[in-house]
Amino acid sequence: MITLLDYGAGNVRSVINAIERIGENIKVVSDVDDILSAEKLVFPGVGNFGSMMRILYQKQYVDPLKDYLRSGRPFFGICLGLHALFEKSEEAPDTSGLGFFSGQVKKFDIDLSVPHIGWNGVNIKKPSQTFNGLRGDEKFYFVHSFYVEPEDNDVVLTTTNYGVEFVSSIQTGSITATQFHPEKSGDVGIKLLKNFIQSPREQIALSYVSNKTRLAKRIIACLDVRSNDQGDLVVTKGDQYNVRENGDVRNLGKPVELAERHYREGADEITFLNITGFRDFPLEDIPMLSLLKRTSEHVFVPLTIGGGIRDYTDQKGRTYTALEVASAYFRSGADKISIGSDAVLIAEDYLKTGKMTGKSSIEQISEVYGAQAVVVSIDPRRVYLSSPDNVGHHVIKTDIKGPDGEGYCWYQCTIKGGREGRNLDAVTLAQVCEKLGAGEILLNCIDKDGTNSGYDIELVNAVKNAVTIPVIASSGAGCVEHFYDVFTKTKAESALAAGIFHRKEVPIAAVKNYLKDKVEIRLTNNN
Ligand code: 1PR
Repeated sequence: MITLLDYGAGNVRSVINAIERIGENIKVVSDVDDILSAEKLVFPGVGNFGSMMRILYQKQYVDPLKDYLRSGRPFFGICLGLHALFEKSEEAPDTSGLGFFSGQVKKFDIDLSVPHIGWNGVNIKKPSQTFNGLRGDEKFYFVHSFYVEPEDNDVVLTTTNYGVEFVSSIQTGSITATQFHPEKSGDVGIKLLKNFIQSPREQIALSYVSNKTRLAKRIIACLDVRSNDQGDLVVTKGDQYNVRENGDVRNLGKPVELAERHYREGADEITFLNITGFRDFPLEDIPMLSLLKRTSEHVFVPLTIGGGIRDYTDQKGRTYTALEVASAYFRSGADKISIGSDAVLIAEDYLKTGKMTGKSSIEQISEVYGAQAVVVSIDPRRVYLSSPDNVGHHVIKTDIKGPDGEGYCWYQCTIKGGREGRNLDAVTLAQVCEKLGAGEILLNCIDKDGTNSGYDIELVNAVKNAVTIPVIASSGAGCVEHFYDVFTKTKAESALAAGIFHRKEVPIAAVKNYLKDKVEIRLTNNN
């Protein structure tokens, strides 16, 4: 029996699913005695150090946790469950950690995008059963802006390189804790958790020893989901956001089945966008929650969900906050939520007043779940100009000329799935959202969507060069070379595609095979 410490934030469901997949039963901690009587304790954490510690103090879990750690019984911490073991964190300098290890948690101060999001390797520093059955060159999923700095070097199990060489896991006695998320690291993560749970006696030597790791570029499969006219939830795909063909909503398959297929074929991440979320309210649209729950039972890579994340008042006058909507998604298995229309309205308000209110969906969700859990999805469309002057927007000189030979354009943000253009450009939106606490940009392009003509490299460069958070290039992928182009001509961290993956026109494995000696990628398939 595994006891799982759920303090109410983050994606605990994924950890439960991963442990159940191994065949273990789980008891979720509901009071102090559950911690004290645990045989094996798993402490997963996502979000903000300060809010996590506040909850642990409020629930009076701090002393029992320290007692448990001292008892010598097995403990596995994940992400914030690693940070919590240290004395303090730069994320919340006024809040003490458990202080089981001397040292602190530091913020990345590097010349690369922060958060560090994606698949990276580990340099194993000492023999451990944790890596039994693995070769040593596997990649694990990371998502964090902070890392631990132990005073005692002997506790370091692995390090990882990202601008600096940081500690990516620790191990001492029966305590193991990882910065990366085994529950989101596909088959290799499941093996690693199994090694903790089943405690193999022998250590098997690794065939590969790394001394420098590299973050992989991510290949993301995106499923645009909505109800068709018969009321079935289907994966659809538009051409420049028009998803109807001969009057019917295009049906490319069932969301859960298709997501599982993409996972097995090697997708590094799966995104679901509820594309009619602007008019259907997610908490009334229960199929989205249940599709997430079912998907997370079988898919062990990060899941992002978007559509309809905003404050909402129902017909009976009950108001739900965007944070409540996001929380429901996280509880159902999402690792990140994606905000589209609401982000545009928030940025417009911010630009009008110049004030951060702390009340917007971006700020609130980021405060509770951490910046890395908040993606802003941008749906821009090109507006061509013959001159760059007096426009009041970020204008670029373009090689793709307009219909009347115009040599300039700006990227107009839209809301409601491209139905309404706003007086705001994509570069400004990305910058404002980063300031408000977004951790990643999903950069679509209506002109390119569904065209198979390649990513809008000019757009990706304009946005990527204006922010320090990771950018997912989206819209237009038609062949393997398009992925190579976007990764070599821009600094985008990820490339997303929909149509070509759903229709099997270009399998994910073909993309990775093509990229493998040219661009750092994760090669494993998941079974
Ligand atoms: O505004 O917060 O409710 O979120 C709605 C979300 O739904 C937004 O993220 C928005 O991008 C998305 N959305 C709304 N309408 C559509 C539509 O297609 N009619 N889909 C839509 C956006 C774009 C990508 C697509 C890529 C890759 N789809 O997700 O998957 O363009 O396609 P490709 O590789 O086939 O070219 P809110």
